[in-house]
Amino acid sequence: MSAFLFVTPTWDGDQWANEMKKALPRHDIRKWPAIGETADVRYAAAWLPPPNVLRELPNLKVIFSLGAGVDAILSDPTLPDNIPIVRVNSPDLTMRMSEHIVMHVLMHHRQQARILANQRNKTWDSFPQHAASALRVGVMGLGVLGEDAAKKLAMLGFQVAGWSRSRKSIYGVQSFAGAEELDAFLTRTDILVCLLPATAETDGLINRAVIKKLAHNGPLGAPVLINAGRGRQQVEADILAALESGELLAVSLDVFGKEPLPNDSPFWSHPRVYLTPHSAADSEPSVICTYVAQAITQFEKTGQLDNLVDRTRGY
Ligand code: NDP
Ligand code: OXD
Repeated sequence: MSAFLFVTPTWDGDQWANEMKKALPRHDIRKWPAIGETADVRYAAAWLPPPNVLRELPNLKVIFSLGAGVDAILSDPTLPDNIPIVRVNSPDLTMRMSEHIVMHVLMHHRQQARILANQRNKTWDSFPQHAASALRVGVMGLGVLGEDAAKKLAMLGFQVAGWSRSRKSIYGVQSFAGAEELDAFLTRTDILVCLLPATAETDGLINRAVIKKLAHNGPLGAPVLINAGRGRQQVEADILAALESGELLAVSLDVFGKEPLPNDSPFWSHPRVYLTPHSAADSEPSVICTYVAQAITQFEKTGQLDNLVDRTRGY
């Protein structure tokens, strides 16, 4: 008996388990805490696994993340260190994220909040609009998601740059690499998009000092921040202070330090905050279960795994 175990205490696991049964009909699909015989479990999908659960599976071969980010797995201090971790790299997830990023860039660029307010007030205000080519978008993180979003923004005519650890060569996208090129990237950026993974290096990266370095001479009058990476990357008090001082015109936040966002968070009612509930790119159970099943089939035939997490880098 080969079993696949979901260790996802904060997710509604039933839909996932049903989809995984369809995708992996020859495996016994189990859900923590109903592990059964631990020796049966060959594969596990994890998201915030409780301590020691994964470690105590003697025949575990692969840990799967059900999302692109793996911070919710690497946060387990008891994670077994010899088991490969595979993360999601799926065209479906990538397209969802690009839709979110493109939509928010366009909403700020075309001043959609002003247009909606005018409609509510029955105001016919055909204010001048600038061209996309007048606006400089900077994407932090040029991985699977950042590269796709950057390319789509470039196709729309925005001046697009990206910042990553290593140098990239992406048609239409200027590449900035490493800590030493961060300032140059920020100072040419009107709309900052964050699609970075949560790591020790990116924690708190979006702070007041970084915000102050963004371009203040663009057509919007002040810079805009769009974060769909992880909440840990943003210093929320600094973002609110920057909105108040005019260092930021507006922000689109999909991720927060504490999720769900507490009722008393000032972000809920701030007029220049566009807020979404960590829904920029949902993992669709049927798609992701098929992806996991294909990875297992390949692994059992060839021993090869794609989209492996590098634990030293943290993503
Ligand atoms: P990837 O691993 O493919 O890409 C990560 C990118 O970040 C790479 O370009 C990498 O550089 C860059 N990077 C990492 N650390 C640094 C650093 N210290 N300095 C500069 N650049 C850095 O990840 P994905 O694109 O697949 O996903 C990105 C993140 O998006 C996920 O980790 C997750 O947190 C978030 N996410 C959010 C979702 C949502 O719904 N809000 C949904 C899905 C993902 P290099 O290429 O040089 O290695
Ligand atoms: C992910 C997420 O990492 O949904 O995929 O946040």
